[in-house]
Amino acid sequence: MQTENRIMKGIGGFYYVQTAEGLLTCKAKGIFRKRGISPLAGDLVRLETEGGSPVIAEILPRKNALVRPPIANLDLLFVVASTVEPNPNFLVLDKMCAIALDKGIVPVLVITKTDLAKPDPLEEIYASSGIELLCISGEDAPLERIRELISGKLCAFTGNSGVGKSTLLNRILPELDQQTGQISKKLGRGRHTTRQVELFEAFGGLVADTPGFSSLDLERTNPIFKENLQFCFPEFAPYLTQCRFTGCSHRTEKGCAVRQAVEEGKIHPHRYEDYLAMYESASAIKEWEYNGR
Ligand SMILES: Nc1nc2c(ncn2[C@@H]2O[C@H](COP(=O)(O)OP(=O)(O)OP(=O)(O)O)[C@@H](O)[C@H]2O)c(=O)[nH]1
Ligand SMILES: [Mg+2]
Ligand SMILES: [Zn+2]
Repeated sequence: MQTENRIMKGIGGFYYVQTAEGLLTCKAKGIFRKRGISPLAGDLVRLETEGGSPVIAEILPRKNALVRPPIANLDLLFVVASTVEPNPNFLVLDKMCAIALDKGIVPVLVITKTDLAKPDPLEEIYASSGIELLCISGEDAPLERIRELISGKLCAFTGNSGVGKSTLLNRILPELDQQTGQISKKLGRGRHTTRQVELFEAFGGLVADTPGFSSLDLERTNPIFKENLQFCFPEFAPYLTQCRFTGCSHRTEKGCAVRQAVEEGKIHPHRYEDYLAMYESASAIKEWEYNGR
Protein backbone atom coordinates (compact mmCIF):
# COMPACT_ATOMS: atom_id res chain seq x y z
CA MET A 1 0.00 0.00 0.00
CA GLN A 2 1.57 3.24 -1.16
CA THR A 3 1.71 5.82 1.59
CA GLU A 4 4.18 8.21 -0.02
CA ASN A 5 2.53 11.41 -1.30
CA ARG A 6 -0.79 10.33 0.15
CA ILE A 7 -3.12 12.80 1.88
CA MET A 8 -3.65 11.39 5.36
CA LYS A 9 -5.94 14.14 6.64
CA GLY A 10 -7.43 17.44 5.51
CA ILE A 11 -8.55 20.04 7.99
CA GLY A 12 -9.44 23.71 7.56
CA GLY A 13 -7.80 24.07 4.13
CA PHE A 14 -4.61 22.29 5.23
CA TYR A 15 -3.62 18.84 4.07
CA TYR A 16 -1.29 16.46 5.87
CA VAL A 17 0.66 14.63 3.19
CA GLN A 18 2.85 11.61 3.95
CA THR A 19 6.17 11.96 2.09
CA ALA A 20 9.65 10.46 2.13
CA GLU A 21 10.59 13.39 4.39
CA GLY A 22 7.76 12.66 6.80
CA LEU A 23 4.33 14.20 7.27
CA LEU A 24 4.14 17.64 5.57
CA THR A 25 1.43 20.23 6.09
CA CYS A 26 0.42 21.69 2.73
CA LYS A 27 -2.09 23.98 1.15
CA ALA A 28 -3.60 23.21 -2.23
CA LYS A 29 -3.00 25.39 -5.29
CA GLY A 30 -5.79 27.88 -6.01
CA ILE A 31 -6.62 26.09 -9.26
CA PHE A 32 -8.49 23.33 -7.37
CA ARG A 33 -10.92 25.73 -5.77
CA LYS A 34 -11.51 27.44 -9.13
CA ARG A 35 -12.39 24.06 -10.64
CA GLY A 36 -14.50 23.07 -7.66
CA ILE A 37 -12.29 20.07 -6.78
CA SER A 38 -11.32 19.35 -3.18
CA PRO A 39 -8.34 17.18 -2.40
CA LEU A 40 -9.49 14.27 -0.23
CA ALA A 41 -7.92 12.03 2.37
CA GLY A 42 -6.65 9.01 0.44
CA ASP A 43 -5.63 11.07 -2.60
CA LEU A 44 -2.20 10.56 -4.10
CA VAL A 45 -0.77 13.96 -4.96
CA ARG A 46 2.19 15.67 -6.58
CA LEU A 47 3.75 18.42 -4.51
CA GLU A 48 5.55 21.57 -5.61
CA THR A 49 7.27 24.23 -3.60
CA GLU A 50 5.76 27.70 -3.55
CA GLY A 51 7.50 30.44 -1.60
CA GLY A 52 9.46 27.82 0.31
CA SER A 53 6.39 25.80 1.36
CA PRO A 54 5.06 22.57 -0.13
CA VAL A 55 1.77 22.88 -2.02
CA ILE A 56 -0.45 20.28 -3.67
CA ALA A 57 -0.02 20.89 -7.42
CA GLU A 58 -1.84 17.84 -8.79
CA ILE A 59 -4.21 15.08 -7.68
CA LEU A 60 -3.32 11.81 -9.39
CA PRO A 61 -6.23 10.00 -11.08
CA ARG A 62 -8.62 8.53 -8.51
CA LYS A 63 -9.84 4.98 -8.47
CA ASN A 64 -13.02 6.24 -6.80
CA ALA A 65 -14.19 8.90 -4.37
CA LEU A 66 -16.95 9.04 -1.81
CA VAL A 67 -18.59 12.30 -0.87
CA ARG A 68 -19.76 11.00 2.49
CA PRO A 69 -17.47 10.01 4.10
CA PRO A 70 -15.11 12.21 2.04
CA ILE A 71 -12.31 9.88 1.02
CA ALA A 72 -10.63 8.76 -2.22
CA ASN A 73 -9.16 5.52 -3.54
CA LEU A 74 -10.91 3.15 -1.16
CA ASP A 75 -10.52 -0.62 -1.57
CA LEU A 76 -12.73 -1.68 1.30
CA LEU A 77 -15.43 -0.08 3.42
CA PHE A 78 -16.35 -1.39 6.86
CA VAL A 79 -20.01 -0.48 7.30
CA VAL A 80 -20.49 -0.47 11.06
CA ALA A 81 -23.86 -0.95 12.75
CA SER A 82 -24.74 -1.53 16.40
CA THR A 83 -27.43 -3.95 17.55
CA VAL A 84 -28.91 -1.11 19.66
CA GLU A 85 -28.01 2.45 20.77
CA PRO A 86 -28.45 3.47 18.01
CA ASN A 87 -30.73 0.85 16.43
CA PRO A 88 -29.65 -0.26 12.98
CA ASN A 89 -31.33 1.36 9.99
CA PHE A 90 -31.39 -1.40 7.38
CA LEU A 91 -32.09 0.94 4.50
CA VAL A 92 -29.04 3.04 5.37
CA LEU A 93 -26.87 -0.08 5.64
CA ASP A 94 -28.10 -1.35 2.28
CA LYS A 95 -27.45 2.05 0.75
CA MET A 96 -23.91 2.21 2.08
CA CYS A 97 -23.14 -1.29 0.80
CA ALA A 98 -24.66 -0.52 -2.60
CA ILE A 99 -22.78 2.77 -2.92
CA ALA A 100 -19.54 0.96 -2.12
CA LEU A 101 -20.19 -1.78 -4.68
CA ASP A 102 -21.18 0.81 -7.30
CA LYS A 103 -17.74 2.35 -6.90
CA GLY A 104 -15.78 -0.89 -6.92
CA ILE A 105 -15.27 -0.89 -3.14
CA VAL A 106 -15.77 -4.11 -1.16
CA PRO A 107 -18.27 -3.57 1.67
CA VAL A 108 -17.95 -5.54 4.91
CA LEU A 109 -20.64 -5.24 7.58
CA VAL A 110 -19.46 -5.02 11.16
CA ILE A 111 -21.92 -5.46 14.01
CA THR A 112 -21.05 -3.95 17.39
CA LYS A 113 -22.70 -3.94 20.83
CA THR A 114 -23.55 -7.63 20.64
CA ASP A 115 -23.16 -7.57 24.45
CA LEU A 116 -26.31 -5.41 24.66
CA ALA A 117 -28.54 -7.29 22.19
CA LYS A 118 -28.39 -10.27 19.87
CA PRO A 119 -27.29 -9.58 16.29
CA ASP A 120 -29.77 -12.15 14.91
CA PRO A 121 -31.93 -9.84 12.75
CA LEU A 122 -28.86 -8.48 10.98
CA GLU A 123 -27.31 -11.91 10.56
CA GLU A 124 -30.54 -13.22 9.09
CA ILE A 125 -30.98 -10.42 6.57
CA TYR A 126 -27.41 -10.53 5.29
CA ALA A 127 -26.84 -14.30 5.39
CA SER A 128 -27.69 -14.67 1.69
CA SER A 129 -26.54 -11.20 0.62
CA GLY A 130 -23.04 -12.11 -0.50
CA ILE A 131 -21.74 -9.38 1.81
CA GLU A 132 -19.39 -10.49 4.57
CA LEU A 133 -20.70 -9.83 8.07
CA LEU A 134 -18.58 -9.77 11.21
CA CYS A 135 -19.98 -9.70 14.74
CA ILE A 136 -17.78 -8.02 17.29
CA SER A 137 -18.18 -10.01 20.49
CA GLY A 138 -15.80 -10.80 23.30
CA GLU A 139 -13.80 -13.12 21.06
CA ASP A 140 -10.73 -12.12 19.10
CA ALA A 141 -11.51 -13.93 15.85
CA PRO A 142 -13.50 -11.10 14.18
CA LEU A 143 -10.79 -8.60 15.14
CA GLU A 144 -8.19 -10.86 13.57
CA ARG A 145 -10.31 -11.02 10.41
CA ILE A 146 -10.52 -7.20 10.32
CA ARG A 147 -6.73 -6.94 10.60
CA GLU A 148 -6.40 -9.47 7.81
CA LEU A 149 -8.82 -7.51 5.59
CA ILE A 150 -6.96 -4.24 6.16
CA SER A 151 -3.65 -5.72 5.02
CA GLY A 152 -2.53 -4.19 1.71
CA LYS A 153 -5.66 -2.07 1.29
CA LEU A 154 -7.05 1.39 1.86
CA CYS A 155 -10.01 0.92 4.20
CA ALA A 156 -12.44 3.12 6.06
CA PHE A 157 -14.93 2.66 8.87
CA THR A 158 -18.28 4.30 8.31
CA GLY A 159 -21.64 4.19 10.06
CA ASN A 160 -24.00 6.19 12.22
CA SER A 161 -22.63 8.36 14.97
CA GLY A 162 -22.28 6.33 18.17
CA VAL A 163 -22.18 2.82 16.69
CA GLY A 164 -18.64 2.40 18.01
CA LYS A 165 -16.30 2.94 15.04
CA SER A 166 -13.60 4.66 17.08
CA THR A 167 -14.00 2.17 19.94
CA LEU A 168 -13.44 -0.68 17.50
CA LEU A 169 -10.43 0.99 15.92
CA ASN A 170 -8.93 1.46 19.36
CA ARG A 171 -9.42 -2.26 20.01
CA ILE A 172 -7.64 -3.39 16.87
CA LEU A 173 -5.05 -0.60 17.11
CA PRO A 174 -4.66 0.39 20.79
CA GLU A 175 -1.88 2.90 20.00
CA LEU A 176 -4.37 5.02 18.03
CA ASP A 177 -6.19 6.19 21.15
CA GLN A 178 -9.06 7.75 19.16
CA GLN A 179 -11.49 9.79 21.17
CA THR A 180 -14.83 8.07 21.77
CA GLY A 181 -18.07 9.55 23.05
CA GLN A 182 -21.06 8.61 25.13
CA ILE A 183 -24.41 8.10 23.48
CA SER A 184 -26.86 10.88 24.20
CA LYS A 185 -29.55 9.16 26.29
CA LYS A 186 -32.00 11.90 25.45
CA LEU A 187 -31.57 11.67 21.69
CA GLY A 188 -30.64 7.97 21.56
CA ARG A 189 -27.76 8.62 19.22
CA GLY A 190 -24.09 9.49 19.09
CA ARG A 191 -22.58 12.93 19.43
CA HIS A 192 -20.33 13.13 16.38
CA THR A 193 -17.22 12.66 18.44
CA THR A 194 -14.99 12.04 15.42
CA ARG A 195 -14.84 15.23 13.38
CA GLN A 196 -12.71 14.43 10.35
CA VAL A 197 -11.45 11.64 8.16
CA GLU A 198 -7.95 10.57 9.14
CA LEU A 199 -5.87 7.76 7.69
CA PHE A 200 -3.59 5.59 9.81
CA GLU A 201 -0.98 3.09 8.73
CA ALA A 202 -1.79 -0.36 10.11
CA PHE A 203 -1.26 -4.03 9.30
CA GLY A 204 0.36 -3.24 5.95
CA GLY A 205 -2.60 -1.12 4.86
CA LEU A 206 -4.22 2.22 5.54
CA VAL A 207 -7.30 2.60 7.67
CA ALA A 208 -9.54 5.63 8.19
CA ASP A 209 -11.79 6.61 11.02
CA THR A 210 -14.59 8.85 9.76
CA PRO A 211 -17.25 11.05 11.33
CA GLY A 212 -20.59 9.31 11.79
CA PHE A 213 -23.53 10.37 9.70
CA SER A 214 -27.05 10.65 10.97
CA SER A 215 -28.77 12.01 7.89
CA LEU A 216 -30.24 10.21 4.95
CA ASP A 217 -28.71 12.30 2.23
CA LEU A 218 -26.56 9.44 1.00
CA GLU A 219 -28.23 9.21 -2.39
CA ARG A 220 -27.73 12.84 -3.20
CA THR A 221 -24.09 12.76 -2.22
CA ASN A 222 -23.27 9.37 -3.79
CA PRO A 223 -26.00 8.74 -6.38
CA ILE A 224 -26.29 5.41 -8.20
CA PHE A 225 -27.86 5.18 -11.67
CA LYS A 226 -31.05 3.15 -11.40
CA GLU A 227 -29.83 0.80 -14.15
CA ASN A 228 -26.69 0.05 -12.10
CA LEU A 229 -28.53 -0.62 -8.85
CA GLN A 230 -29.22 -4.29 -9.66
CA PHE A 231 -25.45 -4.92 -9.76
CA CYS A 232 -25.05 -3.43 -6.28
CA PHE A 233 -26.96 -6.33 -4.68
CA PRO A 234 -24.55 -9.29 -5.01
CA GLU A 235 -27.27 -11.88 -4.28
CA PHE A 236 -29.22 -10.78 -7.40
CA ALA A 237 -26.33 -11.80 -9.69
CA PRO A 238 -27.34 -15.43 -10.42
CA TYR A 239 -30.85 -14.33 -11.51
CA LEU A 240 -30.18 -11.22 -13.60
CA THR A 241 -29.81 -13.09 -16.89
CA GLN A 242 -32.89 -15.24 -16.23
CA CYS A 243 -35.60 -12.57 -16.30
CA ARG A 244 -38.03 -12.87 -19.21
CA PHE A 245 -37.37 -9.34 -20.46
CA THR A 246 -33.97 -7.80 -21.10
CA GLY A 247 -33.78 -4.49 -19.28
CA CYS A 248 -36.03 -5.90 -16.53
CA SER A 249 -36.05 -3.49 -13.59
CA HIS A 250 -37.11 -6.34 -11.27
CA ARG A 251 -40.11 -4.43 -9.98
CA THR A 252 -43.39 -5.36 -11.63
CA GLU A 253 -42.36 -7.11 -14.85
CA LYS A 254 -43.75 -10.55 -15.62
CA GLY A 255 -41.31 -13.46 -15.46
CA CYS A 256 -38.83 -11.63 -13.22
CA ALA A 257 -36.31 -14.15 -11.85
CA VAL A 258 -35.22 -11.81 -9.06
CA ARG A 259 -38.78 -11.51 -7.73
CA GLN A 260 -39.16 -15.25 -7.98
CA ALA A 261 -35.98 -15.73 -5.95
CA VAL A 262 -37.45 -13.43 -3.29
CA GLU A 263 -40.64 -15.51 -3.23
CA GLU A 264 -38.59 -18.69 -2.91
CA GLY A 265 -36.68 -17.22 0.03
CA LYS A 266 -33.35 -17.09 -1.80
CA ILE A 267 -33.18 -13.32 -1.54
CA HIS A 268 -34.19 -11.73 1.77
CA PRO A 269 -37.38 -9.63 1.37
CA HIS A 270 -35.87 -6.73 3.34
CA ARG A 271 -33.01 -6.49 0.87
CA TYR A 272 -35.42 -6.59 -2.05
CA GLU A 273 -37.66 -3.91 -0.48
CA ASP A 274 -34.64 -1.68 -0.02
CA TYR A 275 -33.72 -2.27 -3.66
CA LEU A 276 -37.21 -1.05 -4.62
CA ALA A 277 -36.94 1.97 -2.33
CA MET A 278 -33.54 2.86 -3.73
CA TYR A 279 -34.81 2.38 -7.27
CA GLU A 280 -37.55 4.92 -6.58
CA SER A 281 -35.12 7.52 -5.24
CA ALA A 282 -32.66 6.80 -8.07
CA SER A 283 -35.43 7.47 -10.58
CA ALA A 284 -36.01 10.86 -8.99
CA ILE A 285 -32.40 11.98 -9.27
CA LYS A 286 -31.87 14.40 -12.13
CA GLU A 287 -29.18 13.93 -14.71
CA TRP A 288 -27.24 17.02 -13.60
CA GLU A 289 -26.98 15.70 -10.06
CA TYR A 290 -24.77 12.91 -11.36
CA ASN A 291 -22.15 15.45 -12.44
CA GLY A 292 -18.96 15.11 -10.51
CA ARG A 293 -19.36 11.38 -10.04
N1 LIG B 1 -21.87 -1.87 25.31
C1 LIG B 1 -21.10 -1.51 24.29
N2 LIG B 1 -20.81 -0.21 24.10
C2 LIG B 1 -20.01 0.13 23.06
C3 LIG B 1 -19.49 -0.85 22.16
N3 LIG B 1 -18.76 -0.20 21.21
C4 LIG B 1 -18.83 1.11 21.52
N4 LIG B 1 -19.58 1.31 22.61
C5 LIG B 1 -19.89 2.64 23.25
O1 LIG B 1 -20.62 3.45 22.34
C6 LIG B 1 -20.29 4.84 22.51
C7 LIG B 1 -19.92 5.47 21.16
O2 LIG B 1 -18.71 4.90 20.69
P1 LIG B 1 -17.74 5.64 19.64
O3 LIG B 1 -16.63 4.68 19.36
O4 LIG B 1 -17.39 7.01 20.07
O5 LIG B 1 -18.71 5.75 18.37
P2 LIG B 1 -18.37 6.32 16.91
O6 LIG B 1 -19.03 5.43 15.93
O7 LIG B 1 -16.91 6.52 16.74
O8 LIG B 1 -19.15 7.72 16.93
P3 LIG B 1 -18.83 9.09 16.12
O9 LIG B 1 -17.37 9.40 16.25
O10 LIG B 1 -19.70 10.11 16.77
O11 LIG B 1 -19.24 8.84 14.69
C8 LIG B 1 -19.18 4.86 23.54
O12 LIG B 1 -19.75 5.18 24.79
C9 LIG B 1 -18.63 3.45 23.54
O13 LIG B 1 -18.07 3.07 24.77
C10 LIG B 1 -19.83 -2.24 22.39
O14 LIG B 1 -19.44 -3.18 21.65
N5 LIG B 1 -20.63 -2.50 23.48
MG1 LIG C 1 -15.76 8.15 16.29
ZN1 LIG D 1 -36.19 -9.10 -13.26
